[in-house]
Amino acid sequence: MIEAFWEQNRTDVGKQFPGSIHKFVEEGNRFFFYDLNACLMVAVISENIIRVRLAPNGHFLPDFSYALQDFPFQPVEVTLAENETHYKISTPLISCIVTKEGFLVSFFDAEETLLNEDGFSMHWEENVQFGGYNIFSSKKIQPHESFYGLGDKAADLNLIRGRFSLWSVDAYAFERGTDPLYRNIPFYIGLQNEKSYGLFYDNSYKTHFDFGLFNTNEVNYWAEGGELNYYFIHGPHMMDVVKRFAYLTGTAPMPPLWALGFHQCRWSYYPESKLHELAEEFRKREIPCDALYLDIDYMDGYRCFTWNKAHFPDPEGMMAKLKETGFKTVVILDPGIKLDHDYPIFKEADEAGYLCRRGDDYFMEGPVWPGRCRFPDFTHPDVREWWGGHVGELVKQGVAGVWNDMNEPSVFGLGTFPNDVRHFYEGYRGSHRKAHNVYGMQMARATYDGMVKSLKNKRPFTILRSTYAGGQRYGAAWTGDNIGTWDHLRLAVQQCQRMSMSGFSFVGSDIGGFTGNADAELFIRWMQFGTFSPFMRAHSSGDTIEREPWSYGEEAETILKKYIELRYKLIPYIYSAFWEHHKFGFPILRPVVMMEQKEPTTWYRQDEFSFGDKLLVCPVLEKGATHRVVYLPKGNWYNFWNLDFLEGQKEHTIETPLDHMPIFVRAGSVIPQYPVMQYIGEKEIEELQLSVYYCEYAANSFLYEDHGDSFAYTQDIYTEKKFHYEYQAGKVTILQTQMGLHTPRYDNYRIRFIGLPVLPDRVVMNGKRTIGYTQTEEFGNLVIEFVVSKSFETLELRLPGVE
Ligand code: MIG
Repeated sequence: MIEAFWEQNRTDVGKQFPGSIHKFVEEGNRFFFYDLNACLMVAVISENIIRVRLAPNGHFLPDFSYALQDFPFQPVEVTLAENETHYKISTPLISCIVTKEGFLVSFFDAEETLLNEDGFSMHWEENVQFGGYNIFSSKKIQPHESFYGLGDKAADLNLIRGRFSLWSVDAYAFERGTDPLYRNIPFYIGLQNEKSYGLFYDNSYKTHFDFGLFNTNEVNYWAEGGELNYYFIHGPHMMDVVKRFAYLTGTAPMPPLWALGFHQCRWSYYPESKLHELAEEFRKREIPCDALYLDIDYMDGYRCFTWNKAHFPDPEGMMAKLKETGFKTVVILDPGIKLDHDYPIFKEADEAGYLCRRGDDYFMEGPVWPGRCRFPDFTHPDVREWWGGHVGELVKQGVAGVWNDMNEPSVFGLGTFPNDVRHFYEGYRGSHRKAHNVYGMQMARATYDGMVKSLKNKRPFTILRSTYAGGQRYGAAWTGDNIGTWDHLRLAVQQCQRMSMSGFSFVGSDIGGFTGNADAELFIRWMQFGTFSPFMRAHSSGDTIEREPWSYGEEAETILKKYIELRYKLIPYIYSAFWEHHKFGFPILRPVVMMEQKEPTTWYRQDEFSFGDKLLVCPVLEKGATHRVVYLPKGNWYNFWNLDFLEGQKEHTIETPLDHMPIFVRAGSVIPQYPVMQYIGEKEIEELQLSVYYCEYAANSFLYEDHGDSFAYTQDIYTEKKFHYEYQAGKVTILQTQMGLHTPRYDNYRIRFIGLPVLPDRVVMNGKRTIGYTQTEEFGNLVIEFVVSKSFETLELRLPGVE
């Protein structure tokens, strides 16, 4: 299909290209170039971001996007230059050249390095059937260029030589190579000549990207409608590209702290007694867990916002009881509303005109779990408000999180809605061709906003399956219906990294695989990876063997528990990495190419990543693996488990017994840790543990702390702490600076200083007070421990005989 579309359109006589510029208009930071029909707009968004739009007939479409957040206006100094062949628009950091013949666009950095250029002119083809145009953009592939991004693809991390479509699909039991999937983000990163940039084609229609498969020298993009409208985002570091993409499309709001704990799910846990059994089992076995999920069977005949009273006679009572032992309840919602005139939710939506209609005004109807359904048009603010109100009622009953499923939208038999279904699209009306890819994120938005309203000042938790760019503002994502196979574990590792690079950090896969039966080994390896997935949830389909941490026997349980406990110990670190994402747009998971983009050895690495910037995680992805090769980026690293000190910028072979997933800590790091808790908030933190990893260079570490559950952080009530580690001639110094208004309740830090070459003569706080310490040895490495006030400003460790 795509093939045919492409071949045909590539050569079709119907295609039109721009001619030569005969008129030029400047309006503030926007520049308009005209030939006899078309108009090209170049708009400077910031020093690092330039937007390009093309109107084939000279008239731009209304400027509306679901992806963009309200980003602040940045005044930029823009200069325009013109010569015989081209115009050049420059900010202090980048410039965009538009040729007078053919409107060819290229981008350069301040050093005049070419970053990206058109392969041939943007062009279009009238869409006789639907109106508007099919639009095309072609970019040259530079020597050794690599590509990353696009949201979710079951393919290698480096997209080179791949062709992909963006069109949300309920991809049950997808496999490597299945395309498209549930989540579609038309943003990619190019990396060449040590520099990187991003391109975000903000267009919600069905879209295609070809990275050098059709023509080895070109990236080709085409969309089946809408406007050719893209943002060029300058790096040069990939971290900056992702950060700037977040400036445009937003980041995840801070989750309630409990949402970073372990979640247990299955399709389905019922009746009520089953939930209590699970809760008791977790607590009895002392395996930490924060959330239990109710899949579709909690509803009455799969009717949204109802309860199956036979199984759940007293939902409020049940959820209150679960809460007593620290369990939050998360419930699923599907977009399909059962066509049932005795069902109040249906009646309301029907009478208010909230349900989607076909081209000829018939209702959009199709079968899903409840039987025949109609579907709310979530692209209408009134519909979202109505939906959100009902979500609010669930919240009042005690629901702590909502799971948005089937929001591609998925319809049995049809796959999804037919193209002629109409949508309000915030008043910019369109058919399903235009709204399909955003439907899921608008459902999630309705849910999220409804929760915000009803929770007052507390943070909602939502998860979503389908999204377009920007969906990270409304919830976490899980990767959908995967399979319990080794290749799927490998895929999940790639998917989570790719989503993270595509602006969507809060993501996880169904630990163990949704369908298929993972054996104990695979489940353990998956849990180990899950420990370092921003969203950590075990989920499985009802036709599989049970998938609780104790389902695989005692030996497995011990290991699974060790990793779930590790997750809880690392909560303050994980939370700080989350803050870095929320506030600054940094991805939480970072493939090694983002750490060292200049090193060719990183361009194709996809089986390891850093979580935040201190921990390098190397999941074990092969059955029976007794060891794996890891690549450690530049610097020195500690093996998290045995404290071995290792040199970076090379590969190491690490042993991987079943209870051992290689994790490395960057030398010089300060890693905050909590004691193991059975659920977030179970214990007051009496002393915050900080593990410090010795090195002989300088390094900074950060710690973010806040209330954990409220929106006070949006009023600047939080604390950011910086630990600056320094080493000089036998003296280690740690300087602490703090900013912010939140005061944690604990008074002291317990410092675990790892890897010192000798015992220090003295540990001195704030230049005067000597602090006593105890010493131990772990795996032959010296570890000293001491307690200091949380408000210390400097700590000095003087090492005798070390220069
Ligand atoms: O058609 O609600 O991806 O997590 O358990 C299947 C039942 C519908 C698909 C979701 C999966 C969920 C399941 N759902």
